[in-house]
Amino acid sequence: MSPSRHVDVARLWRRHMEMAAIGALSRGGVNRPALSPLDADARRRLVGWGRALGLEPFQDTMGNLFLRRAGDEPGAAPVMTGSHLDTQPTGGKFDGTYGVLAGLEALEAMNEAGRRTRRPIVLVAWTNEEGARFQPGCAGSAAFAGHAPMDRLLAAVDRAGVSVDTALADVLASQPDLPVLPPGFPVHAYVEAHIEQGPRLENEGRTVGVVTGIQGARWFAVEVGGVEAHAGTTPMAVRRDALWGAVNMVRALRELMHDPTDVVRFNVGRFEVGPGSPNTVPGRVFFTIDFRHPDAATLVRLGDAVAAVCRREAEACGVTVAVTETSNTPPVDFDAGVVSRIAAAADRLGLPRLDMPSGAGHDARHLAALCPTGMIFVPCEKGISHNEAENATPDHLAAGTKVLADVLADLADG
Ligand code: HGY
Ligand code: MN
Ligand code: MN
Repeated sequence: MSPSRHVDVARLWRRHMEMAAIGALSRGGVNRPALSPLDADARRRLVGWGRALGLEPFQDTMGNLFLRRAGDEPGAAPVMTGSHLDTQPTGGKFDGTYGVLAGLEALEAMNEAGRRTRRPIVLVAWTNEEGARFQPGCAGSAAFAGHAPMDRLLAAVDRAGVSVDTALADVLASQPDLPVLPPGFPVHAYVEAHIEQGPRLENEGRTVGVVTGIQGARWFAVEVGGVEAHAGTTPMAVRRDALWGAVNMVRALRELMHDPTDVVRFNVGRFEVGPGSPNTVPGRVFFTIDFRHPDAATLVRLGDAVAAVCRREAEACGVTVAVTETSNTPPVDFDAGVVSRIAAAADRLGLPRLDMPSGAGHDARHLAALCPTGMIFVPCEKGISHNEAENATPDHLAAGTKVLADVLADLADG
């Protein structure tokens, strides 16, 4: 019996609403920062649901949380599915959470279908996918895949100066009965379900996105140094105004990234001015850059020009600048075999599908280097995400979960 027949729309939706209550915001969104007490609450809730299904929970030293469904061959490399429970500060109910709860629902559907598999199946909630509190994002999956040194990831600090290492210790301690393993183990295949976070599926009237790959992304942190001075007495001609330097850098970077075909994605999401007094000339500015493109050569060409543009503008404004690249992930294509399995499952279920790349980044980008990997998208209302208004329908969430359940079961018998 196909597990998809046992996917329960109401149960899946109910769990989304329960999880959304953890970090709920006043306008319907969710703020559940990575490795916060709220993140720990969400993880405990997931472990409780998983244990009730007979799944065996464990963690790794990066805080990735795993729930294992036994297979007939315990030693076989598992099939894995999942996503993340951390959110943006003004995040939605579904970004990340859907992939975790769709995986849980798929496993429950397999239980109800009486479907055993040769391989174990592991559900994962990756640590710090968003990169909102700690940069870079996708830190848990990067550590699992060995794509970034653990000590660098653990040393990252948030605005309050709290390190990943410190926050992680509290989260691991919040479930002391769970074994903690070193990161990384062999994975046979990985499939992640996620809302599209864009409007294509909705605009084209499709229910399932068969994701072919993820565009590349390069993140930078920029620190601009000037000289604090009295705003009322210091002549403009002698100021070393860090804000003026930073503003000119952002303008010049926008010119560098100008793309009449509107494929380049460029964002300055964080811009902090110090000391932040109305009558002191700013002595320091910190800002972040998120630059993305589907073409590897363009990512190199434009990304490599960022530091030189900042230095040019710094010189013109008499300030200093330090540009640090905090992550650089090239475009990735998903495994053709997994992609075709997802497409075939959608077709069998009679779900209109669209083969499409992902503009958003996901943990699947790191898994793709380890094992055959694919993703399943479902529509979200008007393509809105990273916004409290993020919304999806119970039927769309269930449709993607049905595809996921059948694909996981088949992969786990492979
Ligand atoms: O930034 C991203 O693409 C993801 O939604 N965290
Ligand atoms: Mn996400
Ligand atoms: Mn996100």
